[in-house]
Amino acid sequence: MKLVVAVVQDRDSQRLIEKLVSKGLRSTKLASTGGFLKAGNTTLLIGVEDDQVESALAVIRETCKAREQLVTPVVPAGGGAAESYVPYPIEVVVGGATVFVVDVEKFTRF
Ligand code: 2BA
Repeated sequence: MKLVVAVVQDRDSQRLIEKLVSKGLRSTKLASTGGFLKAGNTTLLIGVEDDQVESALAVIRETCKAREQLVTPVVPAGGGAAESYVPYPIEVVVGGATVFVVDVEKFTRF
């Protein structure tokens, strides 16, 4: 068995969960926050049999879209240069999904 951990954008998460359900795949949705943007995203835990991993990845691939996002860097705290620091927005491409596939040592449901 494998655990597919997928970090996706909030706006794709509901559609993704619905598609996983339609394929008979179970998932748990966690509210998460990206370390870089400090914005909300969604982490899905998807427990699957080994032969379902590709099916799960295909659903994620077709549902989650990469999008450009403008970010304004935070003005550095302290330091004399802060007054002259002009934070220009920069553009980052937030991926459709960041996915980890890990081996599950044991799985039980009671
Ligand atoms: P964030 O950490 O908020 O990152 C959002 C986007 O900002 C990233 O998109 C990337 O385009 C950019 N970015 C992140 N760190 C950067 C840096 N040090 N310098 C320049 N640009 C940077 P993605 O790479 O598609 O990541 C989307 C979200 O997936 C991340 O949100 C984070 O929550 C998660 N993630 C990505 N890589 C991860 C990893 N290795 N481990 C755990 N979570 C990860």
